[in-house]
This record gives sequence, C-alpha cells and structure tokens, in this order.
Amino acid sequence: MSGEISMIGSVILALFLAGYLGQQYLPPPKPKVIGLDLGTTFCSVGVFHPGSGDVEVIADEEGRKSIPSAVSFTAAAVLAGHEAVELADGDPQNTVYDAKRFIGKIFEAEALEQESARYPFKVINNNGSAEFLLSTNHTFTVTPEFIASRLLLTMRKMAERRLDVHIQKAVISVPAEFDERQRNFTVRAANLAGLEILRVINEPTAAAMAYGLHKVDVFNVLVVDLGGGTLDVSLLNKQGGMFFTRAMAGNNKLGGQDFSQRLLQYAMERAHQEFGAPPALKEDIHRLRQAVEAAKLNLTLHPSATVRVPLSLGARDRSESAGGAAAAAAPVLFQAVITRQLFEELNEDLFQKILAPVETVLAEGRLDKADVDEIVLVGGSTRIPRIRRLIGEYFGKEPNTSVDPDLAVVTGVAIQAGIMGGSWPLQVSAIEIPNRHLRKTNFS
Ligand SMILES: *[C@@H]1O[C@H](CO)[C@@H](O)[C@H](O)[C@H]1NC(C)=O
Ligand SMILES: *[C@@H]1O[C@H](CO)[C@@H](O)[C@H](O)[C@H]1NC(C)=O
Ligand SMILES: *[C@@H]1O[C@H](CO)[C@@H](O)[C@H](O)[C@H]1NC(C)=O
Ligand SMILES: *[C@@H]1O[C@H](CO)[C@@H](O)[C@H](O)[C@H]1NC(C)=O
Ligand SMILES: CC(=O)N[C@H]1CO[C@H](CO)[C@@H](O)[C@@H]1O
Repeated sequence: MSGEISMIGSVILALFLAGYLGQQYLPPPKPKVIGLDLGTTFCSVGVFHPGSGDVEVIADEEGRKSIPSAVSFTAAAVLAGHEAVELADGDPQNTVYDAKRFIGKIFEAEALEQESARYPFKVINNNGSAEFLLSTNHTFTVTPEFIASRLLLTMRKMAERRLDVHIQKAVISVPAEFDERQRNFTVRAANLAGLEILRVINEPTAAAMAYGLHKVDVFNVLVVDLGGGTLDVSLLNKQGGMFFTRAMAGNNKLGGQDFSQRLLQYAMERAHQEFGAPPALKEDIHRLRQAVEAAKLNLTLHPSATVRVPLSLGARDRSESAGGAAAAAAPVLFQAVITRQLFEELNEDLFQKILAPVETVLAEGRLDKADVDEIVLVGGSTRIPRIRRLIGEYFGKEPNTSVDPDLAVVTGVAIQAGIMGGSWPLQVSAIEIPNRHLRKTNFS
C-alpha cells in the first residue's frame, strides 16, 4: 500500500518536473487578462507579456494607443472611438461623450439639469440616474454603462486582434473617489462587453505601479493627475506591498482646457488690436482655438510657437447687412508668436491652484511634504514644464515623469492584469487595500 502511494508520488513529481522543464522551451503563453483604462475623454487597453515582462499598450491599425471616449449612433450602426468622433461634427446630438461622469451616479434633479446644459446631446433624468436620449430613425434612450460597454468592447476587439486570442477577463481602473455603486456600474459595463472583471483598481494606484513603486521601498506616494478638465491629487501609503489611499482632493474645474482658453483670449485680444474688431465668426474662433491648442502642445518642447490663422473677420458685418448671403470677404492672416514665458504668465494663477489640493491631502494625511517619498505625475497637462517645476520646487525633489503621462494608468492596470493572470513572477494576488470611508475634498 505504502509502496503504491510512493510510486504515485514519484509519478506526480515526474510530471511536475516534466511540466516545469517543458515550460522553459515552450513559447511564452499569451496574456489572457487585459488591463483597461476607461477614461473620461480617452480609453486605453494594455497587457502584460509574461515572457518578456513588458507591458504593451495596444495600438489600433493606425498606431494610436488610445481611443476617444465617444460613442455615436446612426440608424444603421453604433460607432465607438475615432469613428464616433468623425461623426460627431455632423451629428453632435447623437454622439455621447463624458459618459464616465454619469455612470452609476445618483443626481439631484437640479444638478443633472446643470450637467446636461453643457452637452450637445440630451441627458435625461431617470429617477436620479442619467440616461441619454438619441434620435436616429427612431427615438430611444441608452444608459451611461451601455456607452461605456461599447468603448470597452472596442478595446477588447483591439486586444483580440493584436494578440490573436479570445479575451474574456480584465482588470479595470476607476477614479479613487468612485463609490461602490459607480464601481458596480463600471463592472456591469464590462460585463455587457463580454468581460469578467477580476479586479477594480484605483487610477492613482495604477499610476504608482506603472513606476514600479509596488516593488521598491517607498512609504508615501503622492499622485497628481491633471487632465483636460480636472485635477485629482491622491496620497497613497504603501504597507507591506499594498497601497492604501490615505487622502484625496482635487479641482473638477481645472485642466488643459483652461490653459488653452487663456491662450485663446490672448489671441482674440491681439486680433482685436490688429484688425479693429474681435473675431466673432464661429469658424474663425474654431480655427483660432485649434491653433492655440497646437501652440500649447508645441510649447512643451519648444521655447516659442507661432499661431498662424486665416480669419474672415469682416464677413459677419457684411452678411448681416446682406441678409446672411455668403459675402466672402478676403481672409486676413492673423499671426502671433507665443513664447513659453508668455504662456506661463497668462496661466500662472491657474498653475498655482494646483498646490491647494496638494496641501489638503498632506494635511488630511498628517504628513509633512518632506515625508513624501515619490511624486507621480499623470495626465497630459503634467507635460507642461512650468507645472513640473512648480511641483518639483514645492517638494524640493524631482517628480517621477519617465512614463508617458497619458499611458501611466493603463500601464499600471496592465501590470495588475498580469498579476491577476498569474504571469507575475511573484504570485501576489492583490496590491490595493480598498478604503471605503474616504471623502474627496474639491476646490473650484
Ligand atoms: C431604422 O433603421 C434600421 C437600419 O437601417 C432598421 O433596422 C430599423 O428597423 C429602422 N427602425 C425604424 C423604427 O424605422
Ligand atoms: C427611485 O429611486 C428611489 C431611491 O433612489 C427608489 O426608492 C425608488 O423605488 C425609485 N423609483 C422607481 C420608479 O424606480
Ligand atoms: C455592488 O455589487 C455587489 C455585488 O454584486 C453587491 O453586493 C452590492 O450591494 C452592490 N452595491 C451597490 C451600492 O450597488
Ligand atoms: C513648434 O514651434 C516651432 C517654433 O515656432 C516650430 O519650429 C515647429 O515646427 C513647431 N512644431 C510643431 C509640431 O508645430
Ligand atoms: C525622479 C525619479 O525618477 N524618481 C523615481 C521614479 O521611480 C523610480 C522607481 O521605479 C525611482 O527609482 C526613481 O528614483
């Protein structure tokens, strides 16, 4: 009897060994779990490659690593991402964006009305929950989680095409401030896209992981996430390899759009001085807005950028007197050189506002700024050199900026997906302790 058992034992041992040795010669397994960053304005999907240990943020056929968080409806189809944006210009009422601001959230009637006034599409109130009213060849409503599901499905397909495997499992990130209901509805959106969610991870934690901070000896990590329209600051504590959100604060009316707006105002004033009237035509303002946006991006790398825009200024007066007939005035060329210094002067008061929530999380976390071990910058607006300098000077140390700030969150989520998929060398299963009792302080 005991002989039989030891023989079975040897066979099992032999099988294990064969399996172990065999593994070394097999091609590395393909990732089975994807990491999803469902952002308010852009979404990305990433995977952890067990063989190389690299994170790959998946690009579409045109090499773009994120898709706009927009979904368009026509009588014949539902389009998501870049395709939806292409349609948005022609049919803004049937293109929904910013759905993340509504998902799983219960609104006061008045607050929802205020929100919906900001959008070209119709937001309706279904007993406190937002729904979108669309009208193609018929009229119907869709939920924010349905919008999210179409984006997640698009990303799932991108991953499947790239990896040539069927994907059914994912890890997804949400803002640290999301409550249980918002998290549940985000999970529901993924389920609608045919994905089982193995873990929901906070965006700041994901960003910290993108820098490998789960592997190194740090205690206090401050994450500053400055996007197009919002600022989120989180103070994380790492205890025994696990992240814990200690405090969060932000400003939901501060971001890249505001910095562009200051540049636009400046350009409008310059045009006014030069041509005797401020540009008032919609198309003129649209072109100016695009040009200052490009200049803003350029100023991150160059000391100056030139805004060069043809304006059809006089046309408005003429078309008014001619009863709106197309009176094509010869366009004038508006040109302005914008230096980085000018850009910084125009925005300095806005940049300073970044420090208020930073001070709040330190106070709430009862931490001196000298006790912050690492500072992680996330979000496209943290590319602005003045903002990096401002934060660096405040803490007296350089912030961590080596990961593309637009891809830091998805990179971290993909690492977590690798851990959940069992392909991480250390078989850690969790990396975050949820904090259910935390409230976010908002400035604005
Ligand atoms: C709307 O158009 C789609 C496809 O063109 C069609 O399948 C659907 O039946 C139409 N619905 C109505 C109400 O006409
Ligand atoms: C509306 O919401 C409230 C609480 O959120 C709930 O008690 C009520 O049953 C809901 N009514 C309907 C018609 O769904
Ligand atoms: C969220 O989902 C869990 C599990 O499905 C459920 O137990 C919980 O009640 C839900 N919470 C909210 C606030 O919807
Ligand atoms: C940025 O601005 C510099 C200086 O004005 C110019 O040389 C360069 O071509 C611009 N680059 C882009 C991408 O706009
Ligand atoms: C300024 C800077 O780059 N700091 C840190 C960024 O994060 C890594 C950990 O992965 C540190 O080693 C760097 O010193």
